[in-house]
Amino acid sequence: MMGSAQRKEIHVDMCKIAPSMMCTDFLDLKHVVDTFIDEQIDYLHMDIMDGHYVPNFTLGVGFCKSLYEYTDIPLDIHLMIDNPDEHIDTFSPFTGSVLSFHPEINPQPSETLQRIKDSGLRPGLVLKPDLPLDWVKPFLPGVELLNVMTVHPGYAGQSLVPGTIEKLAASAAWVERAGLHVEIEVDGNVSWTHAPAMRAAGAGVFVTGTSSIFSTEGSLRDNIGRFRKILSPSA
Ligand code: S6P
Ligand code: MG
Repeated sequence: MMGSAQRKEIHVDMCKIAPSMMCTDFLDLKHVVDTFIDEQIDYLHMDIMDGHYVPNFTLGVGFCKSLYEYTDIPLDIHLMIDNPDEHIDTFSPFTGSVLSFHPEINPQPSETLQRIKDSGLRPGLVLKPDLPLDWVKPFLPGVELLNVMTVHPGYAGQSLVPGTIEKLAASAAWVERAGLHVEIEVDGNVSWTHAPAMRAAGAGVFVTGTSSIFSTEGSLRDNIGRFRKILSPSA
């Protein structure tokens, strides 16, 4: 188990861990969440899919509600659905959670972002691998978290899409140059191997799934420790 001093160093350095809850062992959920509470995990990443924007179905609102009521760890809700604007009220009870959506199919992203904020949630946008950074730049002043995907939306366990770490770096640099307070999150194949380059590219929030903390190579607690070590500045 990590000592509190080392954890503090990670937090000071602004690296946050957001386990991808679709990768968890649902039969062992309570133990998993208790471990995250004990390890002071920063976010619970909740992938919500509609079988249409992406062909898969994953987590739902009931799952979000159970976790929201059980723990103070903030939810980081990643919508992969066609009509996010119609579902803000569904998620508004989860006050303080991040609610991110894919903006390219939304006619008015700025209005959706404002509605999310007015609902007591933290507005986020998602940049999928084939959407250019330029597309989201105009909306970033209204955003608290930008999820830069390094795999195509829909499934866990994919390989990194080439060029996405460079795009992550460009996104982080642009946000910094613009003087915006936007958390930069990386989502997809955040593996032991890729995490250091993602960190160097400017990621602050790491969505960790089958390729790191849910890997069967070690226990959940050991994997969290290993991931923190990899992210630590002295690594
Ligand atoms: C994919 C989803 C992601 C995955 C995550 C899984 O649509 O947005 O959050 O759950 O990428 O991690 P890994 O390590 O299996 O790629
Ligand atoms: Mg995701």
